[in-house]
Amino acid sequence: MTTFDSITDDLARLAIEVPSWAYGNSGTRFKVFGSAGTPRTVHEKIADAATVHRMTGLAPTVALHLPWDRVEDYAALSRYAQDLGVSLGTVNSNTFQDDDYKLGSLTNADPAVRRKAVQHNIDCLGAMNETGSRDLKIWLADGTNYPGQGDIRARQDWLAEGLAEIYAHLGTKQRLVLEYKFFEPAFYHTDVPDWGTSYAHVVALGERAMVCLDTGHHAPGTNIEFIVAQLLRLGRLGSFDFNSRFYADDDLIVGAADPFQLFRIMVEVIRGGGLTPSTGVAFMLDQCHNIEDKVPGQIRSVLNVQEMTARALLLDTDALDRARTAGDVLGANAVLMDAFYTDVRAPLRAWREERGLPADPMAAYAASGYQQTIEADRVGGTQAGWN
Ligand code: PSV
Ligand code: MN
Repeated sequence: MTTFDSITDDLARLAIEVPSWAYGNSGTRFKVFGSAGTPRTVHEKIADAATVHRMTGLAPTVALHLPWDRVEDYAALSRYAQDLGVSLGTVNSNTFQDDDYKLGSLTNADPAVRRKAVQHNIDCLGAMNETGSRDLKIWLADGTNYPGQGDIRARQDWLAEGLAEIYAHLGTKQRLVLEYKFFEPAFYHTDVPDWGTSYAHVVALGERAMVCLDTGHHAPGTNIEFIVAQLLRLGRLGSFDFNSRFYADDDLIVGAADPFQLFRIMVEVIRGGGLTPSTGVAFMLDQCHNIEDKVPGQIRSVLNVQEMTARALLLDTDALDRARTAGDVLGANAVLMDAFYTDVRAPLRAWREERGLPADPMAAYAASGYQQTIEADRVGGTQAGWN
C-alpha cells in the first residue's frame, strides 16, 4: 500500500502553468459575456495569475499569447511578474487572427503569407529571449474546408520548411512545441491533426522540438493516456494543454467533465517519468472561463490537477505488477480503481497547511476580498479578450 506521506515529495514537484488568456473574456461564436473585474492589460492578467499561485502554491508560471499580450519591453514585464512571485512561461504564437491567414499561415500557398507567419514566430523567440521563456508553442488553425481546396501534400512540405526556419532561430535552451488538433476552425482537413503528424514534424526538426498534447483536441473516445505513454516513451512529450470537454474543444475546467480520464493521464505521466523535472514536460492549462469567475476557475483547475496527481501517485504499483504478472485482470483493475477512489482532500488540506498555504484555496480566495477589489478597481478601459 502506498501512503500519502510517501508521495509528498513527488507532489511538491507539481507545477502548473496558467494561461494569460484564461483571465480575459471568452465565449462561443454566439456570445462573449463581459464580466466585472476582467483584466484590461497583460499586467492585470499576471496579477490574477499571481493570486492563483498565492492561494495554491501550484502555479508559478504564466503562459503568454502574442500578440494578445504584446508589450514594448518584455524584460520589464518579466520583472513585474517576478515582483508578484511568478515567472513568464511558454510563449504561444498566433497566426490565426489576421486576414492574411484566411487560407492558412505556415501552410498558405502564398509564399509571402508563409514568410509573415515564420517571421511572427521568430519575433516570438525574440520576446522569449527577454522573458527567459523556454518554450515556443505553435498551434496552427491551418486546414481546408472542402476536398480539393488545397494541396494537402504540398502544405505538409511548406509546413516542414517553415518550422525548420523557425527552429533554426531557437536559442540553445529553447524548445519548439507543436500542438495538434483534429478539427476546427477547418472542417475537412487540418494540417496538424494528430500526435503522429506533430511527431513526424518535430522529429525531423531536432531534439529540441516536442509535441504539445491539448486534452480537448481529440475525437470522442480517444484513449489519451495511450498517447501520453507513447510520447513519453519516444521522449517527445513537451507539454500539456489541460482542459476538459464534453463535445469538442470545450476548454472547460480540467477534471470537471471526466476526472477519471485526468487520473489515467497522470498515471501514465508518472509511469513515464513525466513528473521528474528533467523530462521537461510542461503542465499547462488552456482554458476559458465563459460564465464562471475566472480567478476561482483557475484555482479550481490547478487543484483538480493536484488532486488527480495525488491519487495517481497513490497507485500501488507493486500490487499492480503482481496482479498483471499473475494475469489477474480484475485484480489489476481493482488496484487502479482503489487509487482513483481514494479521497485525498483531507491529507491535501493538511499538506497545504504544513507549507503555509491556505488549507482550502477556494474558500481563502472567496474570503480574501480580491474579487471585490478587482471588480471595484477595474472600471473603464477595454476588457481583455481574444484581441
Ligand atoms: C486552439 O484551440 C488552442 O488550443 C491553442 O492552444 C490556442 O493557442 C488556444 O487554443 C487559444 O485559446
Ligand atoms: Mn491548446
